[in-house]
Amino acid sequence: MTVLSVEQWVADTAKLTQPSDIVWCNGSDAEWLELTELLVENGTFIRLNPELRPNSYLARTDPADVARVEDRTFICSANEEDAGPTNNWRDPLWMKDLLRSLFKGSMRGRTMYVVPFSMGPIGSRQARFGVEITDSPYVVLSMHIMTRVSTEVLNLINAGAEWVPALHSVGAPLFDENGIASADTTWPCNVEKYIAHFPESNEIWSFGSGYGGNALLGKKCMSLRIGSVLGRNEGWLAEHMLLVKLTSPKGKNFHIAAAFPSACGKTNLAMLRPTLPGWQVSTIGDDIAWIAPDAEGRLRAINPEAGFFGVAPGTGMKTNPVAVETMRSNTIFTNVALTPDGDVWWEGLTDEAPAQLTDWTGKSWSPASGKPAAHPNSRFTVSLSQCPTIDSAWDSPEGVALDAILFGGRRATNVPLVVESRDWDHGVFMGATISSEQTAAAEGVVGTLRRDPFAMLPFCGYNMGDYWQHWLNVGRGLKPSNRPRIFQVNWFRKDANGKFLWPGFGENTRVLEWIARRLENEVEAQESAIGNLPIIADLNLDGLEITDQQLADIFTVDASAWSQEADLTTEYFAKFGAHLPTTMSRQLEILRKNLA
Ligand code: O2Y
Ligand code: MN
Repeated sequence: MTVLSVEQWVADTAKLTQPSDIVWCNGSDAEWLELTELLVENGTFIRLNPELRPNSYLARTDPADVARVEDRTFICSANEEDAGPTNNWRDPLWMKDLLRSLFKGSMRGRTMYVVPFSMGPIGSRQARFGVEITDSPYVVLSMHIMTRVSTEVLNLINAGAEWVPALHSVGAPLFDENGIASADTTWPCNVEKYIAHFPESNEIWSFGSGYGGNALLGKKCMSLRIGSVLGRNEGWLAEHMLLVKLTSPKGKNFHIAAAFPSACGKTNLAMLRPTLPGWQVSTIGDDIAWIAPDAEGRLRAINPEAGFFGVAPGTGMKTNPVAVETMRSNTIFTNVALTPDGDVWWEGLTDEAPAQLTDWTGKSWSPASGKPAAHPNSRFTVSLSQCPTIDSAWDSPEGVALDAILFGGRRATNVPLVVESRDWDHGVFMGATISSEQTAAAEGVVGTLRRDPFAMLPFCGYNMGDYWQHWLNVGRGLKPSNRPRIFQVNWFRKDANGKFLWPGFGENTRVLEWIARRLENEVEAQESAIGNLPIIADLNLDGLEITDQQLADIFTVDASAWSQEADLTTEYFAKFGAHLPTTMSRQLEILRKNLA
């Protein structure tokens, strides 16, 4: 519970960070105009050609500040065990001391912005409030898009609503303690970075980075790391999941939440254009879902965010036309390339690269340059409201009742295209064992499994074993017939020659159709050691070029390969010691028994 008043917190923070000015933000159009003009003037923003890309801007970051920094992200609980074996832990008192020394004077010469924001529609029982203090106007503008910034939030907090204090500084003061000036840059940041979370006081302190999830503190920091702790304490789930409504040709709606590790095409699935006639997918969210039991014993989900912070490379008319449409205007682009006529470009936007570009570092670029023009983690930040497939319920305070939950990884082997869990506990086991094979040396040993339980590895704010138990408990509290059914999917299985077996993208509708038919009890499934598989004849494969062999391969459950995987799971589960729910060990035993 936050006992401090916002005013007191702002005054204390100003005393510590010593800004030259304090601005209370309200999320208005006038504020947007003022700050975009400021950023164009100081060189942080390049205004894009208003005829090609109205009210849109390009920001180029410092080359050392281009992504989330997982190794600089900390969970600071009083007991190390409460952070668990998957998080970087620091003692909260030690961390606060260190951060206070870093924040001391860190805003000298800069303006301190106070940004009251809501995650989720204001008025929703599932929404939660935060206030971000930041010295980055880029962050303020991004928060305008990604969250609901409003004075109403401040009024509700002042009237007693709970809130999360989220303190951010790029860590680049313009004066030192003796008044000696340092030159400003277009992307101020600090080589030393700390993204610290205090789950016992629900605080966030972020120092040194102006980029994405490190700095837009409503996103991963509040909606997932602190959100997961709030969810555990209050009986709900904060999840790294997209949220869509699938509509059948008969007009029946199915609400689906899906967890995939980062960089597995979540935004593409959230904006899917079905290839099957009569089916429709509408978008509610592409990254985060907050899911809470309702009075009828169902799970209801909202997207706490108000915008997309999507990865640009690979997003084009062929792969994701909806995203391309969404960002036609009112968009902040970060680290993409600039065309000579003042528009943006990145690898995958078009089949052929333009002959001449300015790359993400500001240097002249041609296809002969031999390196990407856009940074691989370059981004578009744009409001959900601009998405042509946005669902009418995206902003609804009640959220949507979930029918199905999907867990996916990037697996070249073992995991079939789709498999249904036998029950809730088995579904939780599926979520707990999500993994992806490493595909690049930079990720680790190529071919080894990187575990990413519930796609929450970098985002769970407490002990992952306790988080699995929390999922089991939430399921037990639901009316059994109202529990969403849980499925595991894998678009990435390969044949012996390393070729993808499934075309993916819009064709994934065929998998969603089978899931919908299962939810309607229209089709049977066949039991296997790892769960319930489709009967091939029930899959709609009309017009799809896929051989019988490929279909057989994509659903093969190889008992010996799965036994080896079960051994790896035993090793993995051992890390959690007494925090491993007995239900998880029991599920692993059932798997072994089935395989035998
Ligand atoms: O937040 C970042 O810095 C980039 S990573 C990201 C951005 C949007 C949605 N998801 C992710 C992720 O890593 O899962
Ligand atoms: Mn994500």
